[in-house]
Amino acid sequence: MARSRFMTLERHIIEGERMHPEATGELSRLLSDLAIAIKIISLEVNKAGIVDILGLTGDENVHGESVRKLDMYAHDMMFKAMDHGGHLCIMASEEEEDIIHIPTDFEIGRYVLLFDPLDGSSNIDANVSIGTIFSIYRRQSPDGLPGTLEDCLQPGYKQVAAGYVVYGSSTMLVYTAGHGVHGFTLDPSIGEFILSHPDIRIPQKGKIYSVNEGNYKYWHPGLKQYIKFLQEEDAPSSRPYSTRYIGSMVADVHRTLLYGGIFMYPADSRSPKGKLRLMYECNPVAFITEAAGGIATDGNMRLMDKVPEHLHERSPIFIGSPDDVNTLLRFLRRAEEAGLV
Ligand code: P6P
Repeated sequence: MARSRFMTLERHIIEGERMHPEATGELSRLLSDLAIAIKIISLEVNKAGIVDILGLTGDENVHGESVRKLDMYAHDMMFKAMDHGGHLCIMASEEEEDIIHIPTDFEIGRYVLLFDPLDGSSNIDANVSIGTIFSIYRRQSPDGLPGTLEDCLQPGYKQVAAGYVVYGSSTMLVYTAGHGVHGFTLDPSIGEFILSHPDIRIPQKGKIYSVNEGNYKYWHPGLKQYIKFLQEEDAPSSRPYSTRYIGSMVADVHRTLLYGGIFMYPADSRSPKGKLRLMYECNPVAFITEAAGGIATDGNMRLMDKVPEHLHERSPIFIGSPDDVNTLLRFLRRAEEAGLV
């Protein structure tokens, strides 16, 4: 019998659970709770222009970055949707300096949730796509007790699920639980995420590169040579590549996943660790990129092998099509071997 074409996120999660006889359904219920928070955030993001929720709160987040009202709204929605489901032992958010404990009157679960509630918020006023990113681990500390910082500081390869949401012309949720990458589009008329992009696979090679070239003078010499290489004319290798940079990571990553190519936020002489956050930006998109057949590196090692030391630590990130990321790595190594670094 032909597979149903009308697959909701909930049904997809449950079907994914059936592939694992040992599954308790707890991760499925966690993901379903997460979807509720995302629907609520989507409602506000898509009407922010009408409701007076744009603009700055006057506060600053833990990184000294001015917080926009939608950031805090999204953070609060994630917390309120996730704190009482009984699936989590601890949470961490870009908007909170410390780990976020589960309120004592709620059941403590076996999972850990790290999230960037609203990434790309500097673009909010310009109505550019922004997003939510999440990363889920199984706890390492004893069951039943409050979660710990160590539960949050796990290397990316231990993730059990990860995803991002793009609040754009439509609201799209892309997630993996380790078995393929699947994209769902929110149908606001029924409030359901409908499977629109089953089993996303990144192209082996693309013809788009995505990086903030304003930082060119501060880059690794090998990266400078790589970008010049992409700008040369060579039809058989689709060069010159096009450059696309939205400045909202989830949008740049989503395009890279669907069209191929490479997205980069490198370290440079001013930011030796790059800008993006390892735990709730780099690791989740690295998990998704690898699950879709791509490569995710910090320029020296596999991103998901990095052992985190701090909750909000930054990391350089290069993700995308295998041929493109491997070509970049060759340029970085060649420049180092030539003593240019
Ligand atoms: P830059 C948005 O503020 C963000 O955190 C990511 O979404 C995005 O990829 C990056 O910063 C853009 O940074 O330095 O190019 O403006």
